[in-house]
Amino acid sequence: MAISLAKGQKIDLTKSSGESLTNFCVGVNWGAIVTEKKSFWGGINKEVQDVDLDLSCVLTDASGELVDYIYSPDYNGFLEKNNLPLGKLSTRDGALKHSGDDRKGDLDGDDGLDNEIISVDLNKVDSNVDKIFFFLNIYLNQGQNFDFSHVPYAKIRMYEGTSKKVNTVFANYDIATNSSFAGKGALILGKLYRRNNVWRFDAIGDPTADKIFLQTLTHILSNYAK
Ligand SMILES: [Ca+2]
Ligand SMILES: [Ca+2]
Repeated sequence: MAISLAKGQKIDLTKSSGESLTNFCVGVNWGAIVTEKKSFWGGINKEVQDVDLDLSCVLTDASGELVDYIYSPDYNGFLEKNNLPLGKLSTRDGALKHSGDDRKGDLDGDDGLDNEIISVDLNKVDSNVDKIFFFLNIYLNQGQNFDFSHVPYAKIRMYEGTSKKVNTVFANYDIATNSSFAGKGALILGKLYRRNNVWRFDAIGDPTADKIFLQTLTHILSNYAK
């Protein structure tokens, strides 16, 4: 039975077999925005707006300093121009890998599959990494004409398998949209963290008003990582 996480809940990564969960995927599933409008003739017209969310992560040491990150290389033109670190889809230690960009969200209702996935091998994580934060941003160039209160659902889950195949789901965290998400373009989903050299997970679930992932990364470094 998968664990159903509530906001702020902290769990250790022990499977029902008693073994530790070390190789798993962190997947995020979300939907496009569907608006139903009554047509002039009385029927219902469905309008679908793509939702491009970007899943990223940032790794910090025990004092909260940046060690590594994963964020989309799609921004590299902008980052290069501004002398900022370029995007990449894996960590230097090879422990975390991103499945690649999904630009639409589920167009036809919840398909039960994750749209972006980061695979994790805790055995390969560099020894000075203490926390790994996962976060979601609405893609910068999407006009910012919606926020997280409009995105129909965003769910995070940890499961054993690959980016293409789910074997066993360890934990689900269903982040329901609510009015506190209005005006927010980013969500800090949760963090893996070491406690006495054992990895645990904390379901954070905080929305923030950041416009771009670099602001969320900075926000995490100053407010969550210390
Ligand atoms: Ca995306
Ligand atoms: Ca999906």
